[in-house]
Amino acid sequence: MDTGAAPVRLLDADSASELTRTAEALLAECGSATAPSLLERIPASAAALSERIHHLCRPVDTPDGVYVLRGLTVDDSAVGPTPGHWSTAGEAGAVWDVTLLLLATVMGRPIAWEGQQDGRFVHNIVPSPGHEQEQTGASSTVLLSPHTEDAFHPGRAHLLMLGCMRNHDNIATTAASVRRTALSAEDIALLSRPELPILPDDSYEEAQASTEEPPQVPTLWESEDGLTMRFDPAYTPVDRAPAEYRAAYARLEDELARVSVAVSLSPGDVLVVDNDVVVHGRVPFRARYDGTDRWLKRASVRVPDRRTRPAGERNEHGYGQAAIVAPV
Ligand SMILES: O=C(O)CCC(=O)C(=O)O
Ligand SMILES: [Fe+2]
Repeated sequence: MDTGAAPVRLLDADSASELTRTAEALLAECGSATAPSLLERIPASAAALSERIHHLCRPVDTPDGVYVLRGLTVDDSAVGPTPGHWSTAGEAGAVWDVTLLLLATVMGRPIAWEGQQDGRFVHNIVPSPGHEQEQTGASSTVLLSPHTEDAFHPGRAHLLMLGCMRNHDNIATTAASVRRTALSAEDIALLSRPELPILPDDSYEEAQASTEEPPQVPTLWESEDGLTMRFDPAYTPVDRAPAEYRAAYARLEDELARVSVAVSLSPGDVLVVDNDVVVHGRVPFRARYDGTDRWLKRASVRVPDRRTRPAGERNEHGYGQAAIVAPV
């Protein structure tokens, strides 16, 4: 794995304080990071942010498919202890929820899921007792294998944002771009066949109980701006595919491992991931469970009119999981 850093976009001090002041004012006026009134006010506040901030939030524009927005800060003592579970996070780090919502709204439209973290637009990613071995954000001791976020769902995000609140042990997020891989034309053609379904991940309890027959979907396809991917081996019954497909799938996995970069986020960093091009994961770690654990905030963004999805995908079901799209 390459530990070379992802491209960095630096927020100058004025832009960083403009963002934080805007987030703090919205929070003070609306009372809570989850208040409907706050969501309604975000679009106008995001539109009013400086040209510089809008420029820094321009689309991901290198084959890496990721960038780190750097320059915001987190006061480690003021932000309070890392929650032990997403459900007890409440208003912890709420200014960051609003900051991420502002950035997400500059980039596109934030989305939430009814069945995930109580429908919140900004998720808290913290290690939680009893979940150590899962393939979800709450795990720790296992490698969180590289995945497209919400790969099972046709309405999944185009962009994923991971904002770092705390990361004392420098635990890396991994990112691997399909546009950095070297695959034969035969492998790309094979993996473009809709051969396998992708099942909902363990963070969607209700969707897991769904008896709907999942559709078979392609792993790769060519979109207007290049090779595009939908990949989540932990939730894909790969053994159902013919041998030649399994071999190509394994070669894709190997290539993604070869080009993977490890990004250890520092407090205040925001990792922006193109979810159509890059799979992300996380290295294993030992959780502390003492209030000082690694803590990320996550937002998902749809980019209106982006043409990166295969024809017909819109007609797929999403196991009854409805996306909630933020107001414009
Ligand atoms: O913890 C991380 O670095 C990434 C976790 C993850 O996959 C996610 O939050 O979607
Ligand atoms: Fe993820």
